[in-house]
Formats: sequence, structure tokens, C-alpha cells
Amino acid sequence: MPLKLFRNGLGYFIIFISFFIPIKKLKRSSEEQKCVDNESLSLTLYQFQACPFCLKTRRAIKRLGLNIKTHEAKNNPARADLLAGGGQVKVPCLRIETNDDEIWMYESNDIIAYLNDRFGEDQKSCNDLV
Ligand SMILES: N[C@@H](CCC(=O)N[C@@H](CS)C(=O)NCC(=O)O)C(=O)O
Repeated sequence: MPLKLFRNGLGYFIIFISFFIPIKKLKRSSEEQKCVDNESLSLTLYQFQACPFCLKTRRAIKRLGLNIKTHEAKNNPARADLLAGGGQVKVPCLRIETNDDEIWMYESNDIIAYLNDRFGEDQKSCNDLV
């Protein structure tokens, strides 16, 4: 219990500090942003508010200007959904819905790499829309 309180306190302290560290947001045309918003509908982030790895992931999401739904996995039903879908209650986890399947991606570094690859400066989709 004291360890849990300490971890939560530390998490919120890191959130507080990060509030003062600016995020340089990626610039897009409104057409590109609409396309990105549309693609983001298929993504959901399961997270804990005070988790540093989740904060890192949320900052990457903000930098990329993505409107991704987030679910607080401390509570049900999100916790139960995460366990049933991904197999473990570990955050952050990005649920990626495809046409006929879904992927539950764990590990903040993997999630950030995936988002950078899909929506970053050299993005593969929504690029150079007129
Ligand atoms: N290497 C992982 C670490 C993730 C991690 O340790 N997450 C913690 C929260 S900060 C967690 O989900 N712990 C399980 C629990 O608290 O039930 C990452 O970078 O995503």
C-alpha cells in the first residue's frame, strides 16, 4: 500500500513536471488532419493516468496531433476489456482495429514507434493530401 501510494505520487509529480516541458506539435494541412482523425478512430489507448510510460505515450500522441480515445484501465470495464483482449493488465496498451481483426500492442516504445511510423513526419498514410 505505501509503495503504491509512493508510485502514484511519483507519477503525478512527473505529470506536473512534464506540464512545463513544451511539446512541439506536428503541423498538417486541415485535409491531412481530417484524414488522420479518421484513421485515429480505429485506435484506443488503455492507460493509467499516473503511469510514466503512459505519460510518455500520451506526449507522443499529443506531438503527433492524434485524437485517440483513452480508457483508464484501473477501472472496469476497461480493465476487464484489456485483460480479455490483450491478455494482461499492463499499460500502456494500444488497441489497433483493422478490417477483420484487432491488435493489442504493449510496450510504450513499440507503440510510439508504430505511431511515428504511421503518422509521423515521414508518414505512410494521409500524406500530401490536396
Ligand atoms: N516496459 C513497459 C513498462 C510498462 C509498465 O511497467 N507499466 C506498469 C504501470 S507504470 C503496469 O502496467 N503495471 C501493471 C500493474 O500495475 O498492474 C513499457 O514501456 O510500456
